[in-house]
Amino acid sequence: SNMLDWQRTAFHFQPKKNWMNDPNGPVFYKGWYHLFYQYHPDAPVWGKIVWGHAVSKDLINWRHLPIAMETDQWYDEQGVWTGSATILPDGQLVVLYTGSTNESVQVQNLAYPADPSDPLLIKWVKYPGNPVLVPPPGIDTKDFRDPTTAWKTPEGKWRITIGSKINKTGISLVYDTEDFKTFELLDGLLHAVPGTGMWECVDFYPVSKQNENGLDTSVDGPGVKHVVKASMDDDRNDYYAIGTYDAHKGKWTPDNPTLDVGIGLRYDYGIYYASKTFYDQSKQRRVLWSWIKETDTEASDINKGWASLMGVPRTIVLDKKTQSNIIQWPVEEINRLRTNMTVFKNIVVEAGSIVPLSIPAASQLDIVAEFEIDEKTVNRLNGDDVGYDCVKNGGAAERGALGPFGFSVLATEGLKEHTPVYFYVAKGVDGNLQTFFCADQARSSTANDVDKSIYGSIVPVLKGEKLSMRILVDHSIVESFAQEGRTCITSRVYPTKTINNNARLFLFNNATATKVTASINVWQMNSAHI
Ligand code: DQQ
Repeated sequence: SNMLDWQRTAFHFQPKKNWMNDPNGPVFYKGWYHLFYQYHPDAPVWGKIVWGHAVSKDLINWRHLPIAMETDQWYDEQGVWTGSATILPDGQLVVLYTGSTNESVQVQNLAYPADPSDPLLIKWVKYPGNPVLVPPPGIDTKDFRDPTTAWKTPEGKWRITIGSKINKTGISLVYDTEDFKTFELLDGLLHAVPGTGMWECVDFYPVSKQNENGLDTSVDGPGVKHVVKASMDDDRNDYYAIGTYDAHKGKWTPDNPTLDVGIGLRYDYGIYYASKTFYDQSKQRRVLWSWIKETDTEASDINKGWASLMGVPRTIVLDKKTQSNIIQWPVEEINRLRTNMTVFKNIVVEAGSIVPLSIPAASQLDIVAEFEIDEKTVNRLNGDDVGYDCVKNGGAAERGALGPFGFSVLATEGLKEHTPVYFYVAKGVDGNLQTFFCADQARSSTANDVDKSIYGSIVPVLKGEKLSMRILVDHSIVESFAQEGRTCITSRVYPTKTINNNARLFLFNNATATKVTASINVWQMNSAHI
């Protein structure tokens, strides 16, 4: 066993060893959730990538299976890269994935289960006619990757989209097919945004305007909006936008052009990349998976023998109240790991104070909390509180009238190490209140070779809503959700002194004007079988 073993997580998916990146082809098939993933079996750094494979009955406990696809063909010799699964009407499964060829050209390939009656889908067959798509004229051979799950066109064909770029414009190409072997390139693009660079791992799916259930990828109609997500190779973040899809033209238009893909909203304001959704027909929900990379050094990854996690899968719905953002929430199955609840009711935290929360151990937690500020102090906001920005301001240590306040997780007794996750209430240039949700990694570790950025963004708070947050703490990862999942932040942290049950949890209020009243439920989290 290794000195750094404590950094392994208790309820986040990860292989036993070596490197993982993007989630691939997530699907629910014959009673099992399947997760494939970009895997480098030989080292804890990126390299010749194959498809790792694991299955689960509940999205929480996982069984590792043999590698599903290796680099054994000329058309994927340099890597079996990212792809997606589609369930056909007869229940059969097909996968399209990107191969990096023997000459490092990006092509799309078809694969299917060797034995469709095997619920574990252990053996995969690559279509002998591969590749089924090569880069079209005008597209660079290294800018053509990550096919989506297919959806139905009004004519009854299948349609997919594939990310690319032309000069600095990020684009998504559209293809129609009837058999996943021959494809027709549409004249128009699904969408394009100047200045955003290469679009990796594009995702495209419908969300219901009225209902809380998720929608199968082919669902369309007046009760539906469509989300486009792209992973921006230039800044390594996952951006999404909500808009309208014209199925006849194969074209999507954002509701708000100032919040377009790559210039507007992010799934997550921390570490979150190459994510992919799938429709879970067993629970009528859309589930989001994402790769959470390391933010320590490559040398540390080699030392610990593994790199990367998957985020806890999240359900995705449109925010019915705002209609202008999605809501992400850990899948309900994660609640089964909750044990030993401690309740703290109406704890008053005076301006400039910190309250230790007495719980047995604090490295595996689910924290759910509501906060109220003293309404009478809102008029104490002044010019200094205009134009706040989590990333550019001074983090949890910089005091304002109405913030920051929240939790310090993975903290040591004397706060030599701690990761604050907090709200900050400020004033917009229009004079209205604005609430920010941030996570400050500056003091997360006494090690000096790890990322110590501050993350965060604005979070919509509607009239009559209390401020609320949920935080999942799991050794070296902290996933934080504000206002029921309107704004999310994932942190990788590497505390050196909170290991072996030394971790503490604190409530803090670093505001100068307001006291804060907090009501909190904290659960210890059991470990999943992974
Ligand atoms: N990772 C894969 C590519 C994809 C990138 C290669 C995104 O298919 O574009 O490992 O992280």
